[in-house]
Amino acid sequence: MVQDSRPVLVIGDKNYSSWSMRPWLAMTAGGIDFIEAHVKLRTEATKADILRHSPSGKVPALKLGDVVIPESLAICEWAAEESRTGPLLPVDSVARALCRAAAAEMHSGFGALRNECPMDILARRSNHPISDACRSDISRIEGLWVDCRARFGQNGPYLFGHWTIADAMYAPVVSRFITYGVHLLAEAADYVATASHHHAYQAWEAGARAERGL
Ligand SMILES: N[C@@H](CCC(=O)N[C@@H](CS)C(=O)NCC(=O)O)C(=O)O
Repeated sequence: MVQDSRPVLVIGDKNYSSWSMRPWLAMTAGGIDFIEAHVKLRTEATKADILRHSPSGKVPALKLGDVVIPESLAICEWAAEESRTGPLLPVDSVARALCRAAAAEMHSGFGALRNECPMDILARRSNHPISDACRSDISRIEGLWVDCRARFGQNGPYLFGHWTIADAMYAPVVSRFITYGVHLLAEAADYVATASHHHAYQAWEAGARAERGL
């Protein structure tokens, strides 16, 4: 029997797993042929199920033969290098550094937003309470997006013009802003509309619906 040598991306539920969404979008946008392995989150078996794939005990994890790459941002960077559809990082070195900074800031920050507004991509909630700390995370993200769009908007509709791993990293935030009906500056609201219509975002959301039999 011929063994399938394609990369395997281990992910959690598409409705909830914000960290899984990021590299899935990057690999999909990059036209990489990969297999999905699914782990159901929030069950008694979750930890053991993930540990069968990755020693980190977290999803996402990318399996390349007998090598396992944990961490969403590292997988996004790998996808950028392996992309078949064009660069997933800006070509200009300064823009590329800013793109990596934006992605890293998302990876390491915005704890209040993440805790108070968990990703629930299919849900729509009104009057969700938002603390000062969460409002401050939202303001920083708006500022970052507006700055990116002002600098790179002439090159296309995404944060750095063409779609990059920064768009992958902020996609779950886009989803949260939609779910919780967060009121945003006009430029940030425009970006939410654009980013949520990207083909990879739409495909992930369709997957979330399919998981629920919708
Ligand atoms: N820093 C990690 C975070 C991964 C993470 O927290 N994943 C969550 C799902 S979105 C998880 O695996 N939770 C299962 C658990 O902690 O048992 C990354 O960027 O990949």
